[in-house]
Amino acid sequence: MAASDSPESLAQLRIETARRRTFAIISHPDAGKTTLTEKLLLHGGAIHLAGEVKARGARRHVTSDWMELERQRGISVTSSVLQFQHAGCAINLLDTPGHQDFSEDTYRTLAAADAAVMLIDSAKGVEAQTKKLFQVCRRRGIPIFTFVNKMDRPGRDPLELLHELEEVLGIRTVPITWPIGSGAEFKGVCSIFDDLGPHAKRRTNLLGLDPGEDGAAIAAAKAAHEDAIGRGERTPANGSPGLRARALGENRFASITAELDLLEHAGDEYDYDRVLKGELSPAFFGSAWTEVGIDEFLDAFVKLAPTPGPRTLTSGETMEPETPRFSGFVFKIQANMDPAHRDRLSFVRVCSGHFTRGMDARLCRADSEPKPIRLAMPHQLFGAERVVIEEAWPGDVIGLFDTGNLRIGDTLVEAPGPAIEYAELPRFSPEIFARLRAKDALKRKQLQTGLTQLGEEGVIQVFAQRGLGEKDPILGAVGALQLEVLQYRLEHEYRAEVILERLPYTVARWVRGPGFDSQQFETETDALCVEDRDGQPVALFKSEWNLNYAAGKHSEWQFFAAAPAVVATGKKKK
Ligand SMILES: Nc1nc2c(ncn2[C@@H]2O[C@H](COP(=O)(O)OP(=O)(O)OP(=O)(O)O)[C@@H](O)[C@H]2O)c(=O)[nH]1
Ligand SMILES: [Mg+2]
Repeated sequence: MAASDSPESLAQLRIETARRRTFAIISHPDAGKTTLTEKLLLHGGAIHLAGEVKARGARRHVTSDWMELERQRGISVTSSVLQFQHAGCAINLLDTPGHQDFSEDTYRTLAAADAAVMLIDSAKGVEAQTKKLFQVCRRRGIPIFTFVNKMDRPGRDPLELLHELEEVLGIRTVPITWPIGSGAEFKGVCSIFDDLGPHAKRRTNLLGLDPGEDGAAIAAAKAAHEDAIGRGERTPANGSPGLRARALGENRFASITAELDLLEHAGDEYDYDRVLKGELSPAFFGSAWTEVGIDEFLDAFVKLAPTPGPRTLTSGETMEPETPRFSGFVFKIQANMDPAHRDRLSFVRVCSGHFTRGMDARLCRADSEPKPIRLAMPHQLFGAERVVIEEAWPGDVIGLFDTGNLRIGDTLVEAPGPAIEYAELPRFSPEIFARLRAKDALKRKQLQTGLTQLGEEGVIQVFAQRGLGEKDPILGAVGALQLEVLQYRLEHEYRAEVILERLPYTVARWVRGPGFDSQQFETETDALCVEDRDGQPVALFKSEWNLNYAAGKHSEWQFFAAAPAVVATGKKKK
């Protein structure tokens, strides 16, 4: 029985759980996830771990793209976690990479989130990767918020974009904010509802003027707007929504009024239950880059986003967050976040109970006996930075230092008590392969450490060639960029230069069954037989056809798309 089930502890557990909001930002590459993440921190008044990130003036660059490679390339290659407080809520924000080559990381990170914010580039609409990620969220039934970004650039008509969401994704939307102008004339957003939550009320007179904003104020706003446009500048978004809309001229004002009328009569009704079920997406407009529409989004989001809910166990039972016994699962591992130390952090999503520093727990994994583990040195995360914490609550994501005991997908549960396991995390089957050779044989040791650690992170999968041990391993990845990241990180984090030689295989299968003989299988087919990190046999095929042919001849064996002990959802989701 957990130590913490006195009435006071239970009441605190309930209060702390209700304060948590844990969400991931998802979209096609380049829609602005990392930019929005940074602006949310800034506008959320994030208390920086080291002390500040204060006012907008004294801006210190916080970034979730902390890896050198991400800065060089301008893309996110790994997901990151940032925690901050806003309006009494403790927010765990998960910024994910958009590129499909990193989607295994993105999918796992989504498993740790209770809601998703889906970014749409206002000029591009619903893009391919957004569609896939949306479907993952849909299957999990988590609430999905839409943020139409880059409104400061010429883009598509807002109503048309919402229509596209419905047509392409099959989700209805309810606009919570509405843009005033767009492109160079983007003058902010107006908020459509008061008292967001179960009983939100539509505001009346959405584009009204504030007291004191009379004819003279309108004339001054118009003149400022025209001057700025004349100088080719973006115009400032000051004053009430009404004043800003009027500065755009009577025609624009009339068309925005008409859009808002149309929404009132033709749009979906606000329905909080449907939002929580993931059936209705609250929609927002803004520009992360120019920081417009961010405050309105954040204020509405903390009111609308769900608190941590129950989670499913492999036994089919559910675990309520308010259960006093701590439990959580590892969804990500990251090595070398601090280049000065060879450290390895496991990211744990807390699912139930009160976590305390130094707690004794059990490590539960599908294919092995539960092991005792002490959870020393838990950290709160802020991109690449972190501080030691004393406690955490359901919804929180914590970083645990670990020397190699923990694996992605492991469940941790407070000891003593029965072992439990959270439902499996998605695993993708590798589709591209390369043979790795060391450039400098003397660097063998660093190279081996690097490969082990980056393999544990899931940057790539490492396979041993038969009879060669650790020499010239075969790497498997879902996308080519993963191989590039591996090569870069081996060189920069482990000082080991390598040569990668692409191989012609496209399908990997873990083979199980009586009498499987790798050598004979290779002579019989043109597969290459290798071993995974646990010594399990894996056959690499040049095509699905070759796999089907071999599987047809050997019905006594089973061919799994991912390591069988943790298999199930192993296919790459197209
Ligand atoms: N004009 C404009 N540019 C933006 C806006 N938001 C982001 N950008 C730019 O779009 C580019 C991509 O932004 P990121 O925030 O890195 O995009 P991302 O979605 O995190 O990309 P990945 O993580 O690689 O998938 C950068 O050059 C940003 O400066 C915006 O609101 N307006
Ligand atoms: Mg990014």
